Amino acid sequence: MRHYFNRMIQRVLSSAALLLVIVMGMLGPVQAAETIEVESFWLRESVPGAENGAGFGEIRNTGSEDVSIVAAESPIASSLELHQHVHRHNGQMAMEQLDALVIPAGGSVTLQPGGYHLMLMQLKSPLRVGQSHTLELRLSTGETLTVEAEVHPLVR
Ligand SMILES: [Cu+2]
Repeated sequence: MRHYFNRMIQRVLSSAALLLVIVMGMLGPVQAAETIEVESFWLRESVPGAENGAGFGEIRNTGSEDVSIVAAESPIASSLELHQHVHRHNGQMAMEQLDALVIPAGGSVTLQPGGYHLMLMQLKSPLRVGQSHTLELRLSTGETLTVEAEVHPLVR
């Protein structure tokens, strides 16, 4: 009888442990998603003949752990890339692709012309002022952040 009772306790405990693992697994990512905020994201109007587009905005991390943007996609482009503008030694500006963009804990990163930006490769149609498009940002936590971005004129 005592043996049976011990086994029952053991089973209850292992179920509780399993449940705890499941609950923690569900809480972790949800918390992370809530800590990433995207502020006024926008896309630049296409110039005639341009194949690619660019997206800008501010990404804030109110959490206590760094979170990275590891990929992005949108139905309006074949692929999206994270880019950075860099000054070459010859004084020219060039774009460099990043594997990930780290949004530091308690900090923010601003994507803006001449700096970090989201590059929309091979647009399916030109970006026109007044349109709004959906972008999906993949986070290092495994989650996806959906962002609505309005198209703004080249000069603001
Ligand atoms: Cu670029």
